[in-house]
Amino acid sequence: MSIRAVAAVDLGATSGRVMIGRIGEGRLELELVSRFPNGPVEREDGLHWDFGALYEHVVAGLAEAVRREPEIESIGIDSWAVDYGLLRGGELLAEPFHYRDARSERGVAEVHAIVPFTELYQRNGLQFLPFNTLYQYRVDGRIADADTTLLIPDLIAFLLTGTPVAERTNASTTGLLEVASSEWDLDLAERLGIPAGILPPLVDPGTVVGTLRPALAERIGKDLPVIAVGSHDTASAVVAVPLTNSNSAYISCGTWGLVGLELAQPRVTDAAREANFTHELGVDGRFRFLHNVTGLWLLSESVRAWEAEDGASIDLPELLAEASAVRGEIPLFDANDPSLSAPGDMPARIAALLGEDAPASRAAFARSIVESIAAAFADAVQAASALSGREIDSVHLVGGGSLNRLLCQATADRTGLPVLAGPVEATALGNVLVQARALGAAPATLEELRALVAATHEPVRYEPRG
Ligand code: LFR
Repeated sequence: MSIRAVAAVDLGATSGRVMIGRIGEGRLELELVSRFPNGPVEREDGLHWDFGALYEHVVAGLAEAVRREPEIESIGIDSWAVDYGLLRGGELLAEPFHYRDARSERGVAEVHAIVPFTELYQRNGLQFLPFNTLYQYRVDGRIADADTTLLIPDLIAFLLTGTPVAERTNASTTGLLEVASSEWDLDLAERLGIPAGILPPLVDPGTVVGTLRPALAERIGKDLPVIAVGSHDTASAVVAVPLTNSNSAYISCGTWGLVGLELAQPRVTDAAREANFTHELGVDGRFRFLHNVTGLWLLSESVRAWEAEDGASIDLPELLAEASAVRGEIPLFDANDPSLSAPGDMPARIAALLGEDAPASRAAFARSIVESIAAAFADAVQAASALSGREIDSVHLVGGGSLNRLLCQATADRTGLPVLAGPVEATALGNVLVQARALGAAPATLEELRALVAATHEPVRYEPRG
């Protein structure tokens, strides 16, 4: 067996990256090719993504990847969920909105007036998040002009290949996919005034979407196929969680902390709805039974505010080391409080929640943030266990948060369970694995793929302290 190579594009809400993945002879490795910043940009009509810049970074990163590794055989793209571009005649009608834009509030009220949330949950199995795509569509004035809608990774795949598809894992985050059939719920779309004709054909992870358009093949330096992966970043991350049994919970922690279990069958119950547990579709038809907890967003937004105040950058590892040394009672706040969702002065908003308990020093403030996130993780792990009837014996924490030792230890302490931290690049690894499997360069089952991750990326273990 030889080493095979693919390119993974992984776009997160605070940064994007292009990586080379190499797999074979028992190895699974990533090489970072480029990393670029991402985030909300304020325009006249609200919060958007600078999609033009992102796309340029993707193409430039792919060209550099092929220059470094001419043996690359395919491209896979994943990103955050729910956001989309509207097209007409193959042209993007407008810059995609950011899911944190306030317009979706109106969408929520309108959608729930037509289809109550209890019925929605029964149909799509999705936890309530105010930005789920169906709420955004409802208030998007351009939808009537569009002939196609594409979620972010599908939009990039379309620009690269010319083929419009909807990859299923990410499509499940729109709210328009039936949880029972994993097909578009055309009846629901019609009731909400979303033209069914704009929804592209669904494809599963592992499907070849198309090959690069000639001009792009020239720019990137090779004629490559784009393979659909778990294009929802969380779907890709969960592929690469080195789960060894069904009694492990996972937390995929970046901007968000996605806390839950993998299920073979949905559990659309009243209790799951009330606990706001979702059924996002995973690779190979699995379900991610999880709850969104606001994650490192709270810390990155606070650091951004402090840096603006100081006019100088902050050394995050140093701040976290100081935060670890803070002793005494740590005040907690609800990490999921809706007031913390929009970008802006995060320390002031958190201080408003903490009231007179708000710590004075930045180190103590950072400690409160980390402990509050860990407390919310522990609540969600407990809810996942109660709702599924599974006794959970360990927690895998993957993504950027796995490097945050304070967070990992606090999560172990607050769940009372061992935390197995890493891999940090689970999302990119999941992206690589699904491409490699489609190319015949990786084993067939998720369990075998995870065993390969476990063998090549040993997790760091945090024991709970009494
Ligand atoms: C994580 C994530 C979450 C989704 C949120 C918004 O990056 O994809 O799974 O709920 O971003 O899209």
